[in-house]
Amino acid sequence: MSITRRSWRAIAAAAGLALLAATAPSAVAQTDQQVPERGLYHVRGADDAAKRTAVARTGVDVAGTENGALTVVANPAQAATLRANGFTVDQIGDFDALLKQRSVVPGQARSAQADEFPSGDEKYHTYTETTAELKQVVADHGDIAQLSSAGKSYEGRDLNVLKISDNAATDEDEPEVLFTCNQHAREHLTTEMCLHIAQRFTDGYASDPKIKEMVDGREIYLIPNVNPDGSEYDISGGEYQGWRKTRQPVPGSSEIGTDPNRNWDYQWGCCGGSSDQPGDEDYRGPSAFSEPETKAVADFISSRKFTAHIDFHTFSELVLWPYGFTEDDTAEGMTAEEAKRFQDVGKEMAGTNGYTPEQSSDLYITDGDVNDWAWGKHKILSYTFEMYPKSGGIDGFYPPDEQIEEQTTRNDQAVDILLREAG
Ligand code: 0X9
Ligand code: CA
Ligand code: CA
Ligand code: CA
Ligand code: ZN
Repeated sequence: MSITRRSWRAIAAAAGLALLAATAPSAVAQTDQQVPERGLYHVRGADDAAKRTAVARTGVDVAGTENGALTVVANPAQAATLRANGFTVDQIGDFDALLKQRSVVPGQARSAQADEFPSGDEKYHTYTETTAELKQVVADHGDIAQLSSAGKSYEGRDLNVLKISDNAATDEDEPEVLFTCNQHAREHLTTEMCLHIAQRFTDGYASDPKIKEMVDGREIYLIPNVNPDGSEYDISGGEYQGWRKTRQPVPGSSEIGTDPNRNWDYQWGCCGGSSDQPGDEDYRGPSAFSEPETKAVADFISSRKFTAHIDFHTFSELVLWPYGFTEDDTAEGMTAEEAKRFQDVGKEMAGTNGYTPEQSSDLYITDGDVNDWAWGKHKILSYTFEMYPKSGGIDGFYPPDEQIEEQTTRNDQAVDILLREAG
């Protein structure tokens, strides 16, 4: 792979060439304007799942839809391949330049605070702030909340697990429900979703009989940061990086990061729903569970008896259910009756938040995602929610922090339905 602007800057910075590091991007900006190393494109002609899967298979980063087109991030070779495959490909802009714009609030200096979101977005919780918030929840509600760790990320961060239930310190015989957030680094709104669930079920416990009933009758587990190295990297330098993957270097390659949601050990790499190219955004890793984060979370899940689960992502406003590896509604380990249950509960949840309900492969084929593993291996009623917004370009991953409350509260009823179904 060629030296990208990103790695050039990294090399210059590592060499202590601050001036070069600062000026390198603009020095190459002229040619980048034509064919950016990371360009944002609208792709037209991908109007069914098979064609969207074909688009994804070129290794591009499918972000969402906008004005009836797929929004993708692609390098020049990938853009050329898409055109050669008959898709209409319009360049919208330079992904890195757009990220830079999104990171700066007009009239405000860029965030100078270390380990914080760009200025104007500080209500989002960094990993450190998330951990502090979880500790505060336990300090305030020690009888119904308990904090533990599923293990460590590649860079050594704890994968925080918050349990909420009556007699939290005791493993009681109550249905267990799991919510996971932030598998993908830049999907920061999902971390806020997990924190919102934590606050709602603890702050509301004493005053709201409905909340009390749910907390007393279930063991609710939350993992707000499945990929903390990635989310911290995504806000490093006070600027959004547009990062999706983990941060573990790929052995035998100069690339960093694996798509955690292609790394789960069920039909891993089976069906053209992930990439074997380390530089691609949906790179599945050198082996299933090669990433310490997916391995630790999987071991944690296997150590318990979860019956229901939502993995939160952004964006597109979708409720998705397995399988992702096949377009068929039924397959080995998924009877017609089981598929119908996924559909019924999925549609009921979507009826409360206004999302679109569908089988995940109706979007595009994925293999090695968490839902396929959770259902295929453990028969957990496992959904993916793609949160706000419904459509967008790169800004879709970075809604202003003013959206946090509305977009997390929006899923309250859906969460309650999942808790009910866990019983
Ligand atoms: O591709 C993913 O991992 C998820 N979308 S995201 O834009 N957040 O990256 C969707 C996973 C759901 N599974 C399938 N679409 N098959
Ligand atoms: Ca704001
Ligand atoms: Ca903050
Ligand atoms: Ca309990
Ligand atoms: Zn995602």
